Amino acid sequence: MDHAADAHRTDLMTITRFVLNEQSKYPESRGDFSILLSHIVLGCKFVCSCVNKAGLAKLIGLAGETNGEEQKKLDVLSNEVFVKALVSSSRTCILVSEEDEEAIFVEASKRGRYCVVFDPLDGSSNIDCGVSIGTIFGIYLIKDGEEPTLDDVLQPGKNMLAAGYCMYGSSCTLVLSTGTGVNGFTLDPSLGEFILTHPDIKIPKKGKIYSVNEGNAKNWDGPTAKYVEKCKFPKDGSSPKSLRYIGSMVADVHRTLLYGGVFLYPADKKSPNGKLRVLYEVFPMSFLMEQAGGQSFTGKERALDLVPKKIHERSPIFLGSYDDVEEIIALYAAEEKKE
Ligand code: AFP
Repeated sequence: MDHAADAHRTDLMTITRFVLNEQSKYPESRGDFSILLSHIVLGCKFVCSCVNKAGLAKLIGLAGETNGEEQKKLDVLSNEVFVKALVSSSRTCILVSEEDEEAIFVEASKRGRYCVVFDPLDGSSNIDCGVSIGTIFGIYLIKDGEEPTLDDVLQPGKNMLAAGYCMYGSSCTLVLSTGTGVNGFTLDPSLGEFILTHPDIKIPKKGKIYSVNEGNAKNWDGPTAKYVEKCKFPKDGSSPKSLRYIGSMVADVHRTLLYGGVFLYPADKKSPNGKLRVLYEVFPMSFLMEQAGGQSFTGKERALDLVPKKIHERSPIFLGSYDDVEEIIALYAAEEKKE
């Protein structure tokens, strides 16, 4: 091992340093957010390690043999990992997870002021073929001294304090915004640390990719159908856009954030509210998009203005490069005029 080269790496910006630096800008800060985030980061490392072992475990029965239990489904396991990590931070009061029908109200002795909404393992139908999957989270803060109620999480996305995702792919990447831009960190397995690899991510103003499940096309509404037609057969002399669709939101949004373009999961006749969940899919990804200079739209309004009525509510979503989403907004506005 080259120890000299390793020594040089000690000035790296780890996620811990990054968050502490941010915290030091607010002398009144009690450090609660940094503590909460360190628990989320540990959850991500834990799930990353489970995901990496999953294929092998399935083939040789790793988990079953070592602990004598039947191997847990990875999404169930990931949920347990995050619930435990969040409760043990003593900084949370309400947890909303994709995996749990009801919100979890943290017991008074372990309660803090943050509400965390999350999908512990999004895209889990992709696990068995080794495609990238991820954890998505959003964070709200309740007022000092107030008793937490469900209304604290039924708030518009623009009230989120922070949002992010961790992608378990060819590398493990954590993308985070605390409301002052977007930063990406990659897990260095040799150090067990997330290192700042994508500082201040900005999405290109216009992109060359559209990302949608075209298998639903026969049930789309007019504006969605027109937009996708425009992507494939542009009439302004520009080149057609490329289609990329993984079917795993974290991976599709990550590519959109870095390369630009648009990701859509629209409403259709069969699913008038689309498929994706407002609190822990639509809001966190919309928060990140806006922070990176992009836009996010539901077909009716700015996504972050939506006020959810139920914790597992769904919404159509169009998000990505500013100019591309602007075209979609214009198509919906034209449709509304016609009606
Ligand atoms: P799974 O968790 O069931 O794999 O669903 C993934 C997801 O919620 C989201 O990550 C994808 O963007 C979207 O569904 C894909 O949906 P379609 O399979 O209908 O295209």
